[in-house]
Amino acid sequence: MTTPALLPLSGRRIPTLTPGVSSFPHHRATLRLSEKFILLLILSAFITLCFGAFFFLPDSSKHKRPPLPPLSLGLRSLRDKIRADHERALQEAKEKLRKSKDELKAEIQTEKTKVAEDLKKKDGPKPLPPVPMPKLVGVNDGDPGDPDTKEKRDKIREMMKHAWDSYRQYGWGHNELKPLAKKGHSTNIFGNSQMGATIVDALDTLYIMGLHDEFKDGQEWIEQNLDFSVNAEVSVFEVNIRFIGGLLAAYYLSGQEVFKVKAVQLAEKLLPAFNTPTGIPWAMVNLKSGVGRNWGWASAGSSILAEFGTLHMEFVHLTYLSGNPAYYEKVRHIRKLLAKMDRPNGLYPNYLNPRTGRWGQHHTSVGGLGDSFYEYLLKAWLMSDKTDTEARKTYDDAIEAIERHLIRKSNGGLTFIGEWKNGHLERKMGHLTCFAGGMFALGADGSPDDKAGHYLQLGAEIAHTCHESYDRTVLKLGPEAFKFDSGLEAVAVRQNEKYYILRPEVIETYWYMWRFTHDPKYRQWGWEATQAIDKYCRVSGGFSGVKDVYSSNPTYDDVQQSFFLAETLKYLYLLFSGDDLLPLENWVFNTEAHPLPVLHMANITLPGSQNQG
Ligand code: DMJ
Repeated sequence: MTTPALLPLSGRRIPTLTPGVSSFPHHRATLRLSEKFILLLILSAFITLCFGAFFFLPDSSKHKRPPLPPLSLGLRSLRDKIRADHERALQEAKEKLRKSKDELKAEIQTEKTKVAEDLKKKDGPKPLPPVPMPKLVGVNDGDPGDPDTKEKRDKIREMMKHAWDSYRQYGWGHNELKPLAKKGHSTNIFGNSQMGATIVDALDTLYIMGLHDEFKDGQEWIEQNLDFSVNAEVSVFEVNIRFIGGLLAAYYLSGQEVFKVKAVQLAEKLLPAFNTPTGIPWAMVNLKSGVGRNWGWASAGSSILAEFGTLHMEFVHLTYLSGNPAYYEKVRHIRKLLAKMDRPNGLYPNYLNPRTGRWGQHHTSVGGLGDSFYEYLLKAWLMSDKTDTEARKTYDDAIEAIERHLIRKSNGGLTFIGEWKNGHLERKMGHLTCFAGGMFALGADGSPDDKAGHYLQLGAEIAHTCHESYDRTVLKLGPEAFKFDSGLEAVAVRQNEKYYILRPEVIETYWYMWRFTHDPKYRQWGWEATQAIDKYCRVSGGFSGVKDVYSSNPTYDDVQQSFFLAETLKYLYLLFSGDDLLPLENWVFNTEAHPLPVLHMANITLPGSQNQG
């Protein structure tokens, strides 16, 4: 068998070996001939290859890009748009350079907030952590038993329905109602917002009265419309007591998550108000930009004691429900700061500057500007299941100084609470101050030196004085402020103090006194007030305040205040209900009459409470 000749890869000749044939010289001529032949073969193969390559390789000229066609319509408009954008950006940049530093800062802030808002929207609201529901006792019924009381209670329920239905018909979604003009109404405490203040404020009253369809209607509006991303400058205090308090109470009573979620969303919007050099919040905050400021009328740019001192209850609940320690930290900080301050004559002035941390004008009051600060000290203690003893001690000390300097008996034997202005006692009491009767009664149990009897008595005396302020008018409704001077007792002197704007404080005190004493006179006084309101304040479009309680022919102020539904009608209803409806051992009412459950703090660790100094 012959082995085929191997073509050398390198051109080195390799002898082909044929078996039985030796490689002697006489074979050389034959070998050279075959070499030539092979070379010839290789050469012809190479030529064929080159030839083939020339003809068969792809013609690169065919693959050249064709020249660009003229721009299509779409491309041309895109190019024009880019040019226009470029021009506009240039123009904007030029205009920006002309703006002042402050204008630019404000613009940047707005942009930042917008971006943050958009981001938040993308993330959606964070789910709230599950926390145990506190023990909820007596959230409905409260049947008073006897038919006469029940009839009175039914009448109050009917008044609530008239107030609600009128608002539903003429003011729905607005903050309040103009019952004569039959349209929506609002005041500067809500900025230019339309946040349905009456709906939120009224919810828990509707709930306890068993007005379930109305409650559902309100809930639906809140679910679909209550939005806090509004460019409105609102009062931090009012939003806290009416909106956050109202939403929290509605959540606890009904168990509907939406109220809790909305309360926390709104509270987040209030937090920028605390960005002051001292941590004492501004009175107002813009819900969109977070910019805060104080009321122009408040002493030297001060914040108000009754405003920054009326956050504790709601903020403790917010931290409890949201797991966010910020709320609790803010109110702890306020309390610590106040504890360190000197108090003239042991009294708290109504004004505190949030920049300097110094008191403003030395004016102390248990009425407007001061009132609910004292109320919240006592209620913080009650709401903590009496574990917040620091709050109780602060309350006791404050009340002791108030008794020493502000509480007096008139010549006619009426106990009143005056106002302290720069070392001088003004013998004037406001309708707002009348809530203090109930506060003294509520704080009687647990008062130092076993003075429970004394404080219950003080509560009864204030209730009596305030009743006199109603009884000494033509309409049997109390004036805004009344004097104890120059022979005049419990009556208003100035024309601009003679109005009644559906306020609750006197009825609030009747209710507390009723719960603690069961003296029938409190129900009787409450019924007198109910009848007077129904007779003189009721109009076809709801209920209105009146301008002069001493006139038999009064004019209306044409406002149905949201607190009429939240407080006045609720306290009246409770006054004619059994004590098993919202028992005071389990519920603490915020200053807008929104019931919040007692938190059994012995079993609860609030987030942030470990960091207390
Ligand atoms: C309510 O909004 C609250 O009670 C507040 O504390 C002061 N007064 C008004 C109603 O008079």
